[in-house]
Amino acid sequence: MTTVTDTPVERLDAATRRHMLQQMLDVRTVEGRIQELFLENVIRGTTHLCDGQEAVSVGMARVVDAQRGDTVTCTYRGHGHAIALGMTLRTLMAEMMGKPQGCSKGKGGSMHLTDMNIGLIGTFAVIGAGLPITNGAALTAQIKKTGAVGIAIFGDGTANIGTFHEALNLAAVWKLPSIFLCENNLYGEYSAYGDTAPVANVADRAAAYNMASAIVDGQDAEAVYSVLKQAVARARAGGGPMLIEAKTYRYRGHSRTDPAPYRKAGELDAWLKRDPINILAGRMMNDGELTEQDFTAMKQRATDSVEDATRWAMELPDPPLDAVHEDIWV
Ligand SMILES: Cc1ncc(C[n+]2csc(CCOP(=O)(O)OP(=O)(O)O)c2C)c(N)n1
Ligand SMILES: [Mg+2]
Repeated sequence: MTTVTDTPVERLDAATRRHMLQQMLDVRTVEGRIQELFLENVIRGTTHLCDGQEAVSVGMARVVDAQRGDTVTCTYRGHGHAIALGMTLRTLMAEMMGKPQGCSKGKGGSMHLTDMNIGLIGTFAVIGAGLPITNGAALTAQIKKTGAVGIAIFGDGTANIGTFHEALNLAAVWKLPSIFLCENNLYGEYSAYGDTAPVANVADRAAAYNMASAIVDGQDAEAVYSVLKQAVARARAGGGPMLIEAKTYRYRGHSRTDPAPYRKAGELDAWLKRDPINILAGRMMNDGELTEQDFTAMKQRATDSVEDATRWAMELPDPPLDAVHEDIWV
């Protein structure tokens, strides 16, 4: 077993960093707006926001080559992943509001963002469901020798369920180019990681499948990128699957109605001090690539783009009633 826990963090060029920073700001801003729109009943159903976890999304997306056939599956906490992979804010907002211009014609909503063109082959509300599907995409790549990889993104709670273990086992036996990326945000639906898992790290589970693994600082976009870059290169070369655990934190509760009273006092404040946006911005400022004024302008750009997307989506007509009979199998 190879355990890579100390991959050197690669420093990306200024333009790439700026792009990642803007994407993180867009995600943070759109999540706030989505929460408001839920409270205003403009968006229905439920939603799971990813504030605090943005570095995982943007670090991951840098390694995905959709043209080559790389695929990503993720969970209901997937707005950040979709945006990082290239979904526009307008498309996202239209999907959230059930409009036909959404990525799934408004029929998927918050928990089912999908766009084959950006490699996002599915977002799943059933936890663990994306893992075997990623294996399927990875098996296709292996048989067709495309060199493509499949990335499955899931949470720490998901590492306790059967599909996780079955998917890792199969990927290891078949040496599939599957990358299992766990966002360990310390909580499942409402229970703390330590109360439901007997191992200190999700990555420790890889040993049971003789699988390579890594633990990465999920608040550092460049660290996430660096470890994924290694994993992808390894998988493309036939080296097989890998389990990567990104240590991160969700600032909000599990879903829109959860104020997260089960958290320890001071825990949120401690994580806010390691905010992924501030970590990258701070590094850019240290390296002379960003000024306070630039940073303010980037935040304003995020606010403007989110407002543009919101207004645009709100003004779109709703789909006709009989659209309910389209896009179904009989
Ligand atoms: C198969 C299945 N069982 C139970 C649930 C209910 N459920 C929804 S979210 C969740 C916890 C998931 O926690 P985690 O994997 O850590 O993801 P996070 O929400 O923290 O991103 C559970 C058990 C579900 N959606 N699917
Ligand atoms: Mg979790």
